[in-house]
Amino acid sequence: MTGRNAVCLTVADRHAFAEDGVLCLRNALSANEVDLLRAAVDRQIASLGSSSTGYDFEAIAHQVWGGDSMVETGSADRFDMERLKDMIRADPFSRPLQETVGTGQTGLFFYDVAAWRHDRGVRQVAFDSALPQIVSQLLEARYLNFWEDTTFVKAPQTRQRTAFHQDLSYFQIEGDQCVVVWMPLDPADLANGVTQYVRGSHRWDEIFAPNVFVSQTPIATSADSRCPDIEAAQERYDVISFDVMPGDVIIHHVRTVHGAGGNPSDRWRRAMSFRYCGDKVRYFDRPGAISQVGVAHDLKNGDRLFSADYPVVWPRPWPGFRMADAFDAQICLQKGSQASTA
Ligand SMILES: O=C(O)CCC(=O)C(=O)O
Repeated sequence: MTGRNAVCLTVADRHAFAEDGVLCLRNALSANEVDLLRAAVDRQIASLGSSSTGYDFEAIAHQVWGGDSMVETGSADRFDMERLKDMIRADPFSRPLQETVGTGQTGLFFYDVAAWRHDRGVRQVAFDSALPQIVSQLLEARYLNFWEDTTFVKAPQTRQRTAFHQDLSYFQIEGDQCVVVWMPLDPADLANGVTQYVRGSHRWDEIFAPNVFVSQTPIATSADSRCPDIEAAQERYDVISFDVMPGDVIIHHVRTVHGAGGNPSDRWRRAMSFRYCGDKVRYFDRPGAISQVGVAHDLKNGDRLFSADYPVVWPRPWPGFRMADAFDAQICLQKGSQASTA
């Protein structure tokens, strides 16, 4: 695995993305970049129970469908899980989205966000790998803001599927010049729950409400419509997937409907995804969008995403410029000036 330095997407790449709403690129990240992400994800998993942002959706699904006990999330307080449980139970169409695994086995569907804020390795890959250039070419963007990272891990013997959904309604943005880059950190295929995409769904003329991943139940505050029940009739849709290795990346359009299986296999399926927005995207405090962790901006609807919360990662001011270094230097300066004024 070599990773890419200078990047030029082929006409076929651009055509596939425009037609399918998803593109798999081989060897886009180097072995070192994959290792940086793996280390970050392993740290996030080790903090499960004590972090305020990391959740095990496998355990939550068990509690939602299993009994009447309170949903236990350790220190994680980003979501009101009791409210989500009530929403799921009140939804006449909800049902467990779980695979069968070996008896007595308990897996882990780990979910966390915003590692870039505390993990330099994640910043290095998100800002300074080949990804910003690749994405700017795909989106024909004059500049690119980094929106956020999300971690999705399915340990061996995880039952829980990731309900099919469309990402746009989860984000506080207006406009669809935005992609999600899904990066496998283990070999991934259908047997261990690689992501699956409804080909061409980015051209469907609808925005679908966010769901809660363990069920197709839409978030109640969203004004958008319910995502079609892809799981019930997957054969009626053109659902595609890619067998991928660490270093490969799968880039999907923010409107592309996608989901994932559980992981009934004996192999891990760790993955992180990065979200990037182009220059045409504007801030929009969308009803039902999932609140972001750590944001401090005071952007108003219609504003460009110019804020330290959404670093501009493309173009680079000169070749070899390291955005992660500039970011760290800025943080140091801020800390220094806070200390000197204290
Ligand atoms: O990895 C998964 O299970 C789901 C990934 C996903 O939905 C995303 O990256 O937007």
